Amino acid sequence: MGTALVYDEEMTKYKLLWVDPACKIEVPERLTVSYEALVKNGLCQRCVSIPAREATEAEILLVHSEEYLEGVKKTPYMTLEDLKEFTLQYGDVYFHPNIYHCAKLAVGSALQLCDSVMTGKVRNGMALVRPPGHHSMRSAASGFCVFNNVAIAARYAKQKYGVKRVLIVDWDVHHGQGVQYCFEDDPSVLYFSWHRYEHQKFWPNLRESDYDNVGKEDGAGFNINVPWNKVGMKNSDYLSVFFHLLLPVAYEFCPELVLVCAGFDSAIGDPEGEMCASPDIFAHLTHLLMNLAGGKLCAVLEGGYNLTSLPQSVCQTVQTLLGDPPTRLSDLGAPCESALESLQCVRSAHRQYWSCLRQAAGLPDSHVSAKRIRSAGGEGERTEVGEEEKSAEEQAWPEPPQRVSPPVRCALVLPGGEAPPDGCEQISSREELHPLMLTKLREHFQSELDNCSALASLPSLMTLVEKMEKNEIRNGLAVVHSVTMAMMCVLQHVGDAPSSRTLVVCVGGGSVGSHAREDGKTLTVQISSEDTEKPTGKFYVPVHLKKGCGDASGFMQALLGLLLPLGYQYNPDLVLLVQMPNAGVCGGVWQQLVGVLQGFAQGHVLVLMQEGEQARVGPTASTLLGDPAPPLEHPLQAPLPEDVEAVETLRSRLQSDWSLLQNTGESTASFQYENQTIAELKITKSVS
Ligand code: Q6P
Ligand code: ZN
Repeated sequence: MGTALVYDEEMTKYKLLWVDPACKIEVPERLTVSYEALVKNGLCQRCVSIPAREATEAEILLVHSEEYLEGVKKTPYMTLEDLKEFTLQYGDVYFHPNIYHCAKLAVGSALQLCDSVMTGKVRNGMALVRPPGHHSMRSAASGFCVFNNVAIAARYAKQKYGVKRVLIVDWDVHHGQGVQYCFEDDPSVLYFSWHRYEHQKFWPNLRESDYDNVGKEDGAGFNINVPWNKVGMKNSDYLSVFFHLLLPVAYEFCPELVLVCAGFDSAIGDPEGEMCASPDIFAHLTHLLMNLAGGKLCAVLEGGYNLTSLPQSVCQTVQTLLGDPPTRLSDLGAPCESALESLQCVRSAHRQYWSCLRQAAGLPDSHVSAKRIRSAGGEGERTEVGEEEKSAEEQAWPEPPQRVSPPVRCALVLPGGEAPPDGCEQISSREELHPLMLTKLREHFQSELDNCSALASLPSLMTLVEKMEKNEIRNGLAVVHSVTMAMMCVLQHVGDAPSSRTLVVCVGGGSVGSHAREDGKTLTVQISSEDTEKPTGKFYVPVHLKKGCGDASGFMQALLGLLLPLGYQYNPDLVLLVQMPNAGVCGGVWQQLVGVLQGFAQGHVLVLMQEGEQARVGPTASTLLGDPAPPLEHPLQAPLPEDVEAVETLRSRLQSDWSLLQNTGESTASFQYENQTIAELKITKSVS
């Protein structure tokens, strides 16, 4: 199951033929530099190359009107003067005698990609296309877009393959208003877009790009707009929106296909976006979407105008689709206040539609909070760029580090000569345990050590850990006599390195022993139904779910809203995932967990299971090998109110130590403010 790449050089063969400052950034080189970077990094060769084709008229008419199509159809025969005049009807777009041909290829490329993924020829893929699509409307071109490639692909997938739910993630820095208009009353297509907005001062300056546009009629709740009201958004701002909004909603929606409007003008250096997210953020955004819809993900290029950051971002995306582990994101700071305000507004506006956003008591209802933020924002908020400041394009950033996949993807330690599943390496070592380690074990596990098989798999486990440390093996799974004993061995060993950080995820109850140390070398998150008496500190986070890990939506709430932000901020170099005895975790969410955790620590995830509890070895190994986790059942039951409350209490208690847990603006405390007070605040602000 590979990754498709759809590309045709023909789509570089049109350009702006006159002077127009608004359009001069949309150049053919956008495509050539992206493709060449894929070749140079050996990624192109690893993809399944799929030819582009022209879309048929019937396909274009899935979204566009006949009148519009007839109009565009004439452009190849127009004189320069006619082309200019035709162009004038629309905003920020240009026509060229060859653009109709390219626009048909762009749509056709998206459909070819869709076909390859839906028929199972490949798992996922990317289409490098020009012209882009997300601004184009039923009867209008806009923002460099002629036909709406992704919107057509969504309708096509529904019609041809009977796909019931499509998620469109638009991470381009502009609002894809064309996609929004196309699906705003359609609950079968969930459209998510974040976009530079600056309280409507940024193109396309639409009132309907704001967070309170949630969709219409049956489609209410299925249109999610995240307006960025300031420039300079960073990795942590983007990730926060994924953790606290997009991912929970996406899992609740349970798409059968994910389409990405993959614009890279949201990356650093882009003259349009003026954002500060690094190109490797797209590896993580991609990875976080890859376990939805059974892995069926099609990314279609939209914007991206910095000819350095664009190809870097494209490579990050494709390399992740190919299964290589994302690089670690270090020094993720706190999300900025403006981003948190936007996040809070969107969450409030959508609270009535998504059970994952329905929080514990004490939070404002959507009406009040929306009103408050709306009036608190307003004019004068726009960030002024000082003259001495560098323009977006002059900004410098380091080239993303090389991503090397270890030669072995997954290795297993199994008891008693069991054969490993296909594709996994088996490790069995005859070496002795280090004497110091043995002494340590004797101290803690005296009685268990009387059982002679207790230590049997530990030497192999240590070999596995060492090979993971040397990056010879990416991840692994060990079935051991006692998971707590094995956990101690591993932590003892890796803790010897000076600045090691291990994220320990314990699923299920029981004591995690003395491993939950407070020196920062481990961060332990334990998800279970048991209310342990253990004192909780910064580095030990017990998550108590009423039904434990058997409740899919409660578990997902903890995974997305707590574990992911904690893990990203902690930035481990190893993840130790422990299935505690009698964990009672249901298979679906376990695999999601295994899949998602591979975004940390360059994919170095080590799973521990106890002998006799190894029913899940097969599915776990498959996910460790890179197979997408199967989709969760639809509809997902609403989480238990107690669980929502438990997660929320923990989140708000920990958010001062771990800022990626924040999901509301600082001014949340002032919810009781009357409009009067806000007006006063505003006056004070503008006077000072
Ligand atoms: C932005 C037009 C230009 C103003 C010049 C899929 C890709 C896109 C198009 C942006 C058009 N304004 N300073 O379209 O969203 O990147
Ligand atoms: Zn854009």
